[in-house]
Amino acid sequence: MENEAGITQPVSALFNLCASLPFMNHKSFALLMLTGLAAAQPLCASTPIVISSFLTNPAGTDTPFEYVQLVATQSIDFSVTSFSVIWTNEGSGSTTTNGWVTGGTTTYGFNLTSGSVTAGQTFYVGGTGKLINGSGSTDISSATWIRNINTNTTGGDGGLGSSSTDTLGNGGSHADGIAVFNTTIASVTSSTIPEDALFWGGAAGTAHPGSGGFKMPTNDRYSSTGVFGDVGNAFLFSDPGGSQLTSLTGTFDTGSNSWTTARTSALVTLTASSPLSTIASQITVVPEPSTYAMLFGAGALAWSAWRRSRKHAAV
Ligand SMILES: [Ca+2]
Ligand SMILES: [Ca+2]
Repeated sequence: MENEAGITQPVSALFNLCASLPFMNHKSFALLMLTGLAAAQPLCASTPIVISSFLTNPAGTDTPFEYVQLVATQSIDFSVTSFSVIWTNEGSGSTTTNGWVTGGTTTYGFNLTSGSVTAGQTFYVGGTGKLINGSGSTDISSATWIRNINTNTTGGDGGLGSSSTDTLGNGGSHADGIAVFNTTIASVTSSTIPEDALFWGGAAGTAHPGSGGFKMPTNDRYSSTGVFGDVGNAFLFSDPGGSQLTSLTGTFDTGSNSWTTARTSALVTLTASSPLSTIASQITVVPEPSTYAMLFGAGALAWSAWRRSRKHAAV
């Protein structure tokens, strides 16, 4: 017997698309196409945001000029679907049993609760400076900034982190990291698995405490089993020097929700006059949204042809 569920419950079919695709009959699939999904963005990406680059040590005083660059793998209206970013500044005295929610001068939080981005779009989170490499450098406020806090004078969102002259750690002998969560700071706990996260530096140091520590996602370089710094879970991206952007290159496939090319890092030295294009994201997100439109369009044509052939055969 033909299952008609997809016909009578198109809305639920949309919400459960990723789970239901393999079980869809031709009518359900046709309905899906006719409801306008041809123009939709990548549908099954369960990692909506990936980290693409970051500036830890801008020229002169670091705050409020540190920033992280992110890439959306799908369209996000942050007022509807909120996220948060937490970054760390590990030191020799840091006690990181509570990982990302340690707070104080060790971890600092940003809530992403307004604004929106489209699939493939690059955006930024960080200090209020919005300058490419510290005080007096190129104004990059024209880029898309989703959340800024004056990290030099103001604590982090949700009470996570205190202001200082250096909130995004510069790596070195105690690795520093960035994580993206699919909820606001208030809902993140020491056991919450981030959507994306990574570390850089010369050694894990205090970022791998004797108990507890930083939960990681399963991504191109880490596993959600255990914490950062465990055996097999201690990858470190390049340790940046002063005025060096850590720029990541890799390919993320939204269809399989995985990295087909794992991220590697390059250090890009910035000057006071570097243009915004110097820090353009080097992350590739596939398939491009237009590829989805082509696939659905081809599917619609094939179904239409199949319908015509059936009609012809019945005459
Ligand atoms: Ca810093
Ligand atoms: Ca500096």
